[in-house]
Amino acid sequence: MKAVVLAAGQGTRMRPLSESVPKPMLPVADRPLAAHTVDAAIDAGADEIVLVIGYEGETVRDYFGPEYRGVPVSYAVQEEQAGTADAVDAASPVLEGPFAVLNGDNLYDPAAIDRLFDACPAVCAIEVDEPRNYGVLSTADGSVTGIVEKPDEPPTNLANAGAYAFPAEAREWLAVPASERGEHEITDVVARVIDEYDVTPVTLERWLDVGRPWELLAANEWHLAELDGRIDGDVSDDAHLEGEVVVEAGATVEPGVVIEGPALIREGAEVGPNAYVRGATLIGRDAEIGHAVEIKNSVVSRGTSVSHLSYIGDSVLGRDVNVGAGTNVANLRHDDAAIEFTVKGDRVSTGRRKFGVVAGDGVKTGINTSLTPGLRLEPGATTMPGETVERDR
Ligand code: TTP
Repeated sequence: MKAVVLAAGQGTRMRPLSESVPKPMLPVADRPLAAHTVDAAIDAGADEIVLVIGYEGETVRDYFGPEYRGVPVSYAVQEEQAGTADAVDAASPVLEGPFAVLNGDNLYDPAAIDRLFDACPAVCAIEVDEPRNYGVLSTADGSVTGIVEKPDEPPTNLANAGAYAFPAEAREWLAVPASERGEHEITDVVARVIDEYDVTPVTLERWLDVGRPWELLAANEWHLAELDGRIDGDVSDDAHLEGEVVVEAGATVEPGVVIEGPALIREGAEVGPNAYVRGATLIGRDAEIGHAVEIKNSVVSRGTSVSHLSYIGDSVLGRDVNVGAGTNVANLRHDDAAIEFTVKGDRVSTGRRKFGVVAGDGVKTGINTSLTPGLRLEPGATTMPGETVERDR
């Protein structure tokens, strides 16, 4: 079966991280987010991957190339991000036979994708506590009987998890009219398939829709927790590693470093001397974590430097960020309330008691900067020495 992986979205809710790196290419453990989806499709037996690209699509194409893990990869360009059905429609010229559709920004438990392919026509579903926030499936006698977006009175607690195995005929049904929010939505295609076919709900054990920066942190927590420790890099005898820690070839861990896994130190990264890395943490390629830096439950993207005397907790640092000496991140409010973050102009709850900052690519902090919880720093933003930053910039 061909698997269409949707990766053309602008990822506006993921800003500032998606400003230059498209969301599907943001790092989740040792590969981009969308590679986890593509891997799940290949493991389930997909014989071709069709990636729908658009926003910053060349980065996606450069990563996967014409063949990935021995499976051919083709690309369909969606000129304008007009919705998920429109995205699949962009791929329709290369579709024949039954086909699967997966969101390139969702993490699925791979075993369920296997079951999805076997059960075609089928839709992946996940049990959720608040179905009102999702597309909700109704079921009867083991089949899906309906799908409704964000209903006031959800018929079940089964949310649509954005993974579908469609019959060949669905290719003819992709040109659905625009919804109220002006997008051509795949749920309308699913509704048609449900009308015409017996559609099986395939329940996922675990699923994560990675739309906002703290969900990228959660995605890394998920995949870093699955690491098997491995030392391929250069680790000093005077460093102390415990838990599952991966040090890739070409990475260096210097004397006095303590790493409590799960942690992944990628190729070219330098940690130490005397740094303290606590899980779940990803130290990206060519990043530098220096003397007397404590870093915990964070994502540090490639080329970023936290060279001395800093604390970074529950944060995501974009590429080529430079953290000045003595910069400290606060990740907890005195009142213990959930930390909020700015998404498309609104402050929304992350649902996390601990959350630090999200710094876009190229941010530079002056020495002794204090950063308050839930800050959003745009790409290239700077702070002055000694500053306490309480508002996004
Ligand atoms: P969304 O998360 O709804 O859209 P997005 O990724 O652009 O993010 P945001 O809402 O923050 O701007 O999309 C779900 C999946 O579908 C995701 O993998 C991107 C993909 N997609 C397309 O490929 N084309 C589109 O036109 C849209 C809307 C989404």
